[in-house]
Amino acid sequence: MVQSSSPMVVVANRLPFIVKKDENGVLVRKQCAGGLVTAVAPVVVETRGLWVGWPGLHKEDNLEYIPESSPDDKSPTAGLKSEQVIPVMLPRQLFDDYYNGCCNACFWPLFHSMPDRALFQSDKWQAYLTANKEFAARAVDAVKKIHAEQPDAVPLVWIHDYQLMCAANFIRNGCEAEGIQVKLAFFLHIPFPSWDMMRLFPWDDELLQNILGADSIGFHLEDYCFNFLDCCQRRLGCRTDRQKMLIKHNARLVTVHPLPISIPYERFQSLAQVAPAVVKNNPEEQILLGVDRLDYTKGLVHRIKAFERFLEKHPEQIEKVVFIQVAVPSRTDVKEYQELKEELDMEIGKLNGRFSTANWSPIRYIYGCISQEQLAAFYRDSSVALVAPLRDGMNLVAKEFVACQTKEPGVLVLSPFAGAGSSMAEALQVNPYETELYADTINRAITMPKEERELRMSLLKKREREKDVNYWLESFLESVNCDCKNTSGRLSP
Ligand code: ADQ
Repeated sequence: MVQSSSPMVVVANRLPFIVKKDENGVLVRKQCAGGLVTAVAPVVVETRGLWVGWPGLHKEDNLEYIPESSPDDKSPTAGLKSEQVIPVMLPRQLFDDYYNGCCNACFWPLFHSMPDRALFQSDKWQAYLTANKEFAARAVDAVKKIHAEQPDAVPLVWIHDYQLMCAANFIRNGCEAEGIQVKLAFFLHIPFPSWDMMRLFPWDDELLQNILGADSIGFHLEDYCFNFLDCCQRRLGCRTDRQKMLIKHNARLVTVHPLPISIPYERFQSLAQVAPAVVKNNPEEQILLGVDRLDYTKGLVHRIKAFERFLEKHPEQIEKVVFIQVAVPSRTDVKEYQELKEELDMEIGKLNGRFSTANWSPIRYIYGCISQEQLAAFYRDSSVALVAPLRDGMNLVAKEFVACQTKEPGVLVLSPFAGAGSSMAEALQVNPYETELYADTINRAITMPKEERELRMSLLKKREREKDVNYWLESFLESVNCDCKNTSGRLSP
């Protein structure tokens, strides 16, 4: 487990589990096992830190207490006691305006460079600020609690993602008012857009200044770091140093770090070693796999079109391949996501209607959440993974597929517009907008000789094994510690 000397306060939109009533009306924890939770929750436990976030309920729900984990709970959050969890409860309407109205209807498309989809509404932006203030107030409570128990410690507050871009500044002010010293770090899980995009946001100066409330800011890629530096320089007139990745703002130095996230590699590998086999129509059938949240950034419709073109060009593959698409329902109360689901249902239906035979359908479409074991089995038994988003901060699916390749080596087809594309060089690259080439790449992947597959996959595995999520966490902790030594320096003219 990764060590941190400071007690860690994680501030994220969600707690690492949601709280709900079971069939007997008793409050229980329901796990959300993402890579972030797996890596970060043990550090919070170990450092006697706290986790601040939304428990899945609203103020009107009158949450009386946070339940303890059940005795048979083996998840990474099992050791997190309820007193280590601070729930943020917002009125339902405020939460909806903040989360759906601003985070998902504005920041999500804008930061993925899809400005035509972004809605800029002043009242939603105000709700975002109010919600961020509320999260910040709870984070200050967390800091005070730690200070009371460990007065000599300097808590490390780690804020996550685009839902909380303004929290750092509010937390800084709150802690200053209490006279408590903290280290403030912020990590963005989605791309940081170029200045051309950012300037479309009507309140860009306020947003950038608030992000700069953190001492240390992390993005997946160097490119996103440069975009951020560029925005601060152009919009706020900050002095920046691209070599040292420093920004001077209000007499403070803020450091910026490329910190590419990864997965709990060992865990996925172990799951793949024991997961039961995926049932095929015949032993020779080759599986093409897609696993995504149902989101317009993931290029799902482009993928169906490319697969259709592949079947048109290669009728010899009919009945020999099957495309399994697993799509997790996401943001189902937002109109655009409902429309995307309808479009995808229609495209899949059309394609299946056109190519199905008496014994075979080209696409197996699973709309829902599946277990980690089932996911690992799909990854392991697939010949090809199609990971071709239109835009993606990193994309963990590409990495999970690689970790689960414990049998016959498969081929990863990856878009350069995913953050993962910049390091996973042995994947076959595909531009999802180029349907013809996409179809040819699918064919190349499905027919690739074993030797080439083995070589590509072994190199991919080596890198992902070494740079797993613990490596990411260590790099983050190192970057924060370095900052304490370096930011006393000056920015060169
Ligand atoms: P996401 O946009 O959610 O994450 P991604 O990185 O691919 O995208 O992570 C999806 C996760 O959901 C994976 O761990 C996957 O295993 C899981 N998952 C997908 N389908 C599932 C299903 N049907 N059932 C169960 N689990 C499923 C955001 C950013 C990404 C960035 C991550 C982490 O958009 O770019 O990589 O955060 O920083």
